[in-house]
Amino acid sequence: MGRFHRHDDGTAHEHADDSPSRLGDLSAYETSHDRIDVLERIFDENDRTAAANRDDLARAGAFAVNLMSSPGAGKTMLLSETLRRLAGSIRVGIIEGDIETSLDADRLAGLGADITLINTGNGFGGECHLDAPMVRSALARLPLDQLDLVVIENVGNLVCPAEFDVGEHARAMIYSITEGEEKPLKYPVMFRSADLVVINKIDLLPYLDFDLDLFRANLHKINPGVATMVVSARTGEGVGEWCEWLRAQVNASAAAGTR
Ligand SMILES: Nc1nc2c(ncn2[C@@H]2O[C@H](COP(=O)(O)OP(=O)(O)OP(=O)(O)O)[C@@H](O)[C@H]2O)c(=O)[nH]1
Ligand SMILES: [Mg+2]
Repeated sequence: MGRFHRHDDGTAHEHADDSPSRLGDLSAYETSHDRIDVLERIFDENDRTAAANRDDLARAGAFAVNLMSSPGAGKTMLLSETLRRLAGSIRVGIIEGDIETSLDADRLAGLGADITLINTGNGFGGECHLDAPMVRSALARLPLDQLDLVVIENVGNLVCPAEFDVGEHARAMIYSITEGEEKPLKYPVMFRSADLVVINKIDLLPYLDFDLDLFRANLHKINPGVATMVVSARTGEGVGEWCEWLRAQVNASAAAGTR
């Protein structure tokens, strides 16, 4: 998984370059060598655990989506609409990641999904992302053998979550049109790593000066050809298309025997 890298060539996910330079310029730190060693060890451990998570999900026959966005882009609201629509046809497990509180997990309760919560609040004000060991402990609390789909709602943050492979099969990013058109250029890592970008809050378009074509052009500079869809979790517009995407991923991976 790419991390602390600043490539502009559109490559995503796998980076063969093991040189310390992929960790960015740490030369201003007196401890730069130690920092590189520690970061390498953290990421190596994370990637080993992510691979184990993916294996376990595959053995259980569950497809996993890592749902990422800035805080408040609409992940939980879209998920609650999604659960309502998938109920009875796809068995869903949710791993809800938040720094503090069970507020989002509570919002998703009672909609037919198995839900488990990860609070990342330990440490410097709380981890800004989920990592593979956290997700591993959450997977153990879900009835994986009974699930078709596991959605991991990552911590709301436009940067950190993209750096950590948690063992997912696909990455979907929710983008709120209140965030402006230029964010793919300023914060490219998550946009580059996404398999799908769901443009949310389209019901607010009449009240904003958001330029959808400009946003898409910026996005495609960073991640050429990435799939997009336009939704409103509030009104339900486009949510059916998102649910069909999820259904297609689940069916395709089942047919391919990759899970
Ligand atoms: N108008 C409008 N508001 C929305 C839409 N989707 C979400 N919201 C609102 O945006 C706010 C944040 O939504 P959440 O679903 O909590 O966003 P989130 O990405 O889960 O937030 P975090 O988990 O805190 O990162 C809430 O007030 C929602 O009601 C939408 O499509 N249109
Ligand atoms: Mg949320």
